[in-house]
Amino acid sequence: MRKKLVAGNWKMHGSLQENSTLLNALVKGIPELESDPSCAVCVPYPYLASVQSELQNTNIKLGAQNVSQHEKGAYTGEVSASMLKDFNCTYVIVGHSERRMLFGESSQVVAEKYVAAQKAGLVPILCVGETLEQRDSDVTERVINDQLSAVITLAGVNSLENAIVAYEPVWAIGTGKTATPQQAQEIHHFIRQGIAAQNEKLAAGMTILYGGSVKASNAAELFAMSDIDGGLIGGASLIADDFIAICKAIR
Ligand code: G2H
Repeated sequence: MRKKLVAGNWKMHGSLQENSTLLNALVKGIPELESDPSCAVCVPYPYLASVQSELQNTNIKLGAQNVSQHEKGAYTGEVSASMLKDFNCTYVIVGHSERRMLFGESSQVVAEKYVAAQKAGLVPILCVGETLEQRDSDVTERVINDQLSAVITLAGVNSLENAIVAYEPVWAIGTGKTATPQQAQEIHHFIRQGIAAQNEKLAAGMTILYGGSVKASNAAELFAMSDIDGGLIGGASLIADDFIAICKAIR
């Protein structure tokens, strides 16, 4: 049985007050969920401490949205993986397309972040995905292969045992355009097959999330696909009722 996960990616949203209202509703709405399938929220750095304390004794796990590739040192403004561990983070997102595109993170840097996260005992949620232009030029598979290869070259294929892959087509992120279940399944299958060629058992057990405009209304049909093991949810994770419905859709 593959582990299922619905993770919220709050991006740069929230305030102490808004977070508290949202988390109160989530804790009330998700109490009956067992720890597997899991539910998590990936929050902005300044809120890690308060969210950690609000999630104590709940089944909702905590994650961050970015991490430094460096362990410690003179890196002004950066946050290390061991710091995230101090706040009891389980997950950290690495290689989100917004980091790759807006902050110039190369696949090599993403791979280094992935390694740093695992070294500290965090589970990296490694995002991969193609732009619309790449999809239209028929290079989707090559792009995804390259993004995965950077990690596999640096950390080895077996490192994926302690990681989660999230397929997020860039053209579906925050645009309201969701990949159809078939489009998403096709790429999830491609990812799993690619890993299977190197380690069949690992690929069969690997959790692969879909991300990109997942909503309460389309989560169930996406999660019903055989290679989709959950979702990375942006906008809809900020609306309590929607996120609760999406978490329930993975059961
Ligand atoms: C993709 C996703 C969450 P949204 O970035 O990572 O965001 O659901 O808003 O498209």
